[in-house]
Amino acid sequence: MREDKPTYCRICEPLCGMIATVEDNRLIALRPDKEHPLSKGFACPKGIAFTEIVNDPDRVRYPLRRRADGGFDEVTWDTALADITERLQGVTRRHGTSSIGWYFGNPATFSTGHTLWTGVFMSLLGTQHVYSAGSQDVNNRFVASHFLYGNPVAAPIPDINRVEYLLMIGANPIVSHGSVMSSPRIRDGLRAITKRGGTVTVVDPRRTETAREFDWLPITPDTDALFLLSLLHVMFDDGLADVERLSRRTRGLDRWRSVVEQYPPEATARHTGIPAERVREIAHALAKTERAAVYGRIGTSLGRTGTLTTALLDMVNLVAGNLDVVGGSMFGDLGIPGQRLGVAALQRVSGFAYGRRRSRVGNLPQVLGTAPASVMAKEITTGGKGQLRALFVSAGNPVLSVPNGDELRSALDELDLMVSLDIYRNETNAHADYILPATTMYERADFLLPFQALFTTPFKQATDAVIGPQGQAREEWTVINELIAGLARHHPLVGLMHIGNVVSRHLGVPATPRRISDLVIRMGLGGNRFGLRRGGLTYRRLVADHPHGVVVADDLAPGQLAKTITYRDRRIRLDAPELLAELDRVWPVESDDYPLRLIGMREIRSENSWQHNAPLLLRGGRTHAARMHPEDAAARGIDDGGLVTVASRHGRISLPAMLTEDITPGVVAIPHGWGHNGSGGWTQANDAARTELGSGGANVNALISSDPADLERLAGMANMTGVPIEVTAVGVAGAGSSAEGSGGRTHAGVDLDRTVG
Ligand SMILES: Nc1nc2c(c(=O)[nH]1)N[C@H]1C(S)=C(S)[C@@H](COP(=O)(O)OP(=O)(O)OC[C@H]3O[C@@H](n4cnc5c(=O)[nH]c(N)nc54)[C@H](O)[C@@H]3O)O[C@H]1N2
Ligand SMILES: Nc1nc2c(c(=O)[nH]1)N[C@H]1C(S)=C(S)[C@@H](COP(=O)(O)OP(=O)(O)OC[C@H]3O[C@@H](n4cnc5c(=O)[nH]c(N)nc54)[C@H](O)[C@@H]3O)O[C@H]1N2
Ligand code: SF4
Ligand SMILES: [Mo]
Repeated sequence: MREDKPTYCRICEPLCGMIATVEDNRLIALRPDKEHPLSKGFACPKGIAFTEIVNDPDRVRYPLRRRADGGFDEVTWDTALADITERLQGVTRRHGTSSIGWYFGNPATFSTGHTLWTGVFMSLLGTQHVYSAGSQDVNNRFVASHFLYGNPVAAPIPDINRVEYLLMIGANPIVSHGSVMSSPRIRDGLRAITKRGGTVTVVDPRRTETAREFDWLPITPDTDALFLLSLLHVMFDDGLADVERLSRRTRGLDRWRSVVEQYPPEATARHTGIPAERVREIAHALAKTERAAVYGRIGTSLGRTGTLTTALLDMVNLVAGNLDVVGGSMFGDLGIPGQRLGVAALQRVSGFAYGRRRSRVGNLPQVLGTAPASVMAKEITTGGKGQLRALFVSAGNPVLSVPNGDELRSALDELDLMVSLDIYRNETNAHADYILPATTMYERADFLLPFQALFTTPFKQATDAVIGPQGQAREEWTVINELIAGLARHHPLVGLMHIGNVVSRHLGVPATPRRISDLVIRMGLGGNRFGLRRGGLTYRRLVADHPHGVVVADDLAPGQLAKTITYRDRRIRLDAPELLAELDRVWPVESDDYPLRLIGMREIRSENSWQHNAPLLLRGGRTHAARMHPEDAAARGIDDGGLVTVASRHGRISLPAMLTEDITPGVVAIPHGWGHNGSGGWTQANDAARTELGSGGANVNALISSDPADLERLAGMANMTGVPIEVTAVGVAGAGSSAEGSGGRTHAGVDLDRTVG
């Protein structure tokens, strides 16, 4: 029987409503849900193509065990789990639980059970080897909020519904659909701003899809901190700031006033490329427009001083009078009584407190209990106490997503045990001893806790699984429960957890993601507060009465900071010495041998590294290419579509060049997530790759440094933007000639993905 089931997409942050057509436990089709109150019939190609992913013949459907020759055999779950737990016990006996680690990738964030269970399991083991995609993405947001508000999870979002002047820095929401902000139909949301007479200014080295629709303000990569400091300079200098009010709300304002004195726009213009008059204009507009906000994302996150830059975004909002007010940069409200105290308490749990632990390699601070993924390879290869010897990788592909994939690739082979939980074979788990089949999002129920305070229109949706697990796929949290059971006798805390699991199951109240989510729904905005609020939401009501989701408040509420700041005096702390120390690094460094600057970009039909196997998304002969300005190309004898070598101090790759006027001269943009080299189980990616994409594209992260000294100091983030590079036509003397030493690899059609140097 065919049936249409409302649910929602969990690939990226708007969480668009979907209607899944299901027959005999098979997903037949997906279409956008017209009745979803926010996405109203919108979905992007990635979301629609997910039918192909759920049903992909290349999907991992059975547990796989690696053979000595590198191939994989199907085994039963019992066999796999028995061997994995036995080997884990062995590793624990020899090296202690601090030698066990876990990397969870981006899709884990879109599964409440997955992240919660991973976090709890690793805490029980007491290991510091917890890694996530966050150190290539968003961890400095948490650190900036830790310093400013004493609350790492406070994340301001632009009030898209009401803002009149939006300054968007280093984000491309028309392609990414918005990040650290859940705002379905973001294109319409942005267009509505200009329709009501407002302005959207996009500060980006590339004239992006978003910049093309609005005002483009080009900037030199990795100089955003200078731009923001100059905005602050003008605001204070021109008397645009309400200093008295600010002094009451903050600590350390005077210190910052004297700091920003040193950054007049005339001094920074040469570096940012933004004329001083333009900076003054923007500062005035931000301060004088009743409803104005600054919003920044990946472009402001991946520079050398990402934490400082992120903090400066908030400071500009604050000083202009736009923080925590209607139409400005606002904080979502969970509506849970005592949430501030909860965060304060959590901050005292050492595993989560910022910087309480530091990485063994590189001495970098942990952020929300995770260490920088960039040092993972060296944690495996560096001997001594706490050496990483057994690694789980779930929903991640760090060989392509973290700096220096080649280093990680070879380090993985040195592990005593590597286990992957994924829906595919990818370039990373090609090195695993076991690949365990995970369910896709449509095979699990979900209410997504991490996004509750990020909706620009407060909204809640929960879904049941629309189909059962395909093949022998299992949900990650249930696999972790099995691991807990397996290790129970060997570890006291894990044992306690196991007993807890057994007892609660006997009592008929097993701990499940659904039960935990139900608690949050009941206590949160619109929740039934366990009967105190008649007709309020519960998990069951959310699914049964609001299958398309429910708007719980028309707009974001101002005045959230009082509930957010955990400092006793309730003031925003501006003068953390750690932040101030970062000012040493804000000026750009020149590099004669590598005069160009690398930036990243996202593509509408890719999701990081993992949607390159869906025919729908590969249509039309897609090419992985380096976008560069015709002037830069001409100076180097590079033709449109011609093969080039891109070299940095850390590595080199080859791929075709794509010439475009839509990029600042001196800047080169290359998407990440490519570099499929045939080691993953991706027939389409590998084949289409071979014919159309130049062997699966190139791994841009070969150009990025994983040296701990090159990581951002406060959040351990990889420096992935503004990286000095040089580009040469293949076969032309110069950097290209040294590439010839690597054999025929840089010729078209021949193994272009391999990185050398
Ligand atoms: N289609 C699609 N959507 C996605 C993803 C995807 O892979 N594909 N990935 C998802 C994920 S994991 C995330 S985190 C979000 C990210 O969401 P966004 O941050 O909106 O995505 P990006 O396209 O990376 O946008 C970053 C922009 O910063 C610019 N930039 C680079 N360096 C600098 C700089 O130094 N300064 C300034 N001002 N700008 C700079 C780039 O040119 C780019 O336009 O997108 C999510 N959505
Ligand atoms: N140079 C450069 N590098 C970057 C970035 C950049 O802008 N520039 N962006 C960074 C960012 S923002 C991010 S988030 C990271 C992403 O980095 P990662 O998270 O390490 O990599 P992904 O490519 O997202 O890989 C996701 C994997 O999860 C699997 N998967 C999908 N759904 C599920 C599921 O439900 N369960 C399980 N178990 N597996 C699933 C997919 O098959 C795929 O193998 O990349 C980062 N790397
Ligand atoms: S924008 Fe696309 S991928 Fe993202 S949630 Fe919506 S449909 Fe899914
Ligand atoms: Mo991300």
